[in-house]
Amino acid sequence: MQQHLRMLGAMLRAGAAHLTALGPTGARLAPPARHIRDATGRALVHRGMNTGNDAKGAADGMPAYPPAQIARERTLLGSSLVRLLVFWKHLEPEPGRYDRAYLDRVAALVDAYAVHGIGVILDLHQDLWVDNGPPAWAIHTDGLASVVPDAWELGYLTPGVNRAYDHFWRTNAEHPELMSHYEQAVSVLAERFRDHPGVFGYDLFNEPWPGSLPVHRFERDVLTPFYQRLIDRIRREDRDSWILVEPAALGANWGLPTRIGPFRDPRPGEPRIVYAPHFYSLPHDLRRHYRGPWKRVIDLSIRLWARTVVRDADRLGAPLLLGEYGLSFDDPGAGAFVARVQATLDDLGAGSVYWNATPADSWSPWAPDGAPGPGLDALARPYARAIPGVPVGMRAERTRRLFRLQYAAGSDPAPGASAEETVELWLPPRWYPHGVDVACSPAPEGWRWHWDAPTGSLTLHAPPVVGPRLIRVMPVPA
Ligand code: 9MR
Repeated sequence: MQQHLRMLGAMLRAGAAHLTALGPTGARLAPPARHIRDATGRALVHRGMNTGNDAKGAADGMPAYPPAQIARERTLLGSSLVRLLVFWKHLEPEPGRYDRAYLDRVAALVDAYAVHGIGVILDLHQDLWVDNGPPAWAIHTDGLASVVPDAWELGYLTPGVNRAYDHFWRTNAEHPELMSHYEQAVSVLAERFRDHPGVFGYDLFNEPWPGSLPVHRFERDVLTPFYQRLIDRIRREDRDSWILVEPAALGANWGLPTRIGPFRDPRPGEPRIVYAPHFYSLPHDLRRHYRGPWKRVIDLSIRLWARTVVRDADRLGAPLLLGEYGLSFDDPGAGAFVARVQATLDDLGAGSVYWNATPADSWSPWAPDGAPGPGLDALARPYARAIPGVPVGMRAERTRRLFRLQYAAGSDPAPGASAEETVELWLPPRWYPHGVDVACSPAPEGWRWHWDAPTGSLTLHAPPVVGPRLIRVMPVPA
């Protein structure tokens, strides 16, 4: 790290002419070719939470996450996006009957997030099929054992779980109606939220499991056409929201490539499909911790994942968003692991939503009463939210409270670009109790910035440049 900072100093002195992004281990990690962009062409990087695990067991299907907690999340974590769990069983409790009261509850929560400028991904969630997600009438285990053990992922090995997926994916021909019902339910969801400005997009299916099919055949022959049908259905209702596609979780969650896609987005204009894989390191799944020799193995698995998902996103022609990663903050090394994943995402200029926000959960940044918990410091890190160009990389350095953003302006089409560049950063107020200082290189006449200390939002305006730009943030000393 010291060496990199010395290099950074040298590069700055050289006038920031030939900047390169340095990954957290010193090797270059190339960002994906496409980014989520706003109407003025700025690349948007999102950070936020999955909310929340507690919704799975709630009778009304809703997480217990009051508006005050959303406000606290916005201030202390700088979230701009939430992956909100929604469930087919609440959407369509009986075949063909859609629960409008459930849609109203979801809409009220989307409104509550919108008040704080947090966009919502409506995440069609399920785990193990029998644990949460589908309505009872769509679960067919044929009397085979299906259990949800303490180590819940082992439930995937039970025959009843696999049989239930086989029925859903039409691997056997006995329940061809199930997938059609799901597609119709997603269409009803899109019809309801098509005009809602708070909705960022739809995540089509959480962690698809192939049942008895080989995973690659499943992705190619079943999941890809299924997603394409869902994309087409959503686009009949909603032309503008983003659509998030996930790989089959088996293997991809550890950093192996996916075979889904490619997909057609029938909307007019640029496609709005996001590649949204998850990351759970295999050593963590095997109950190892981020310390000792396993730390190096986990670091390698982070890099493997990063390289794989960039290739997959580029093959799909899609921006990248990490839809889930997380662990219990009771685990040794948890905070350092989260910081490491975040640093990797910073290199990629990619967004992420952490699993998960439920305060009663030891994985959450919150204590059970909703106050800051031990995980908050690891998750509350500076990031660039809106970048008027091509992100080259960003880096947050906790010890010295330094943040830097590199981007290249002028080489990427920015349709609505204005005469000035506007960069938006989020800087955790707790990092900068005495304020911030900002440097911009090159620094054309008229550049200026404003930091709103209570919310952590920093806006920087500058006349546009063609070529590399470097922005640095430093703390004002006590
Ligand atoms: O963390 C969740 C755990 O408490 C539940 O028992 C389990 C099954 O419902 O789901 C866990 O959350 C998982 C999420 O739903 C899907 N991706 C992996 C998450 C962590 O294991």
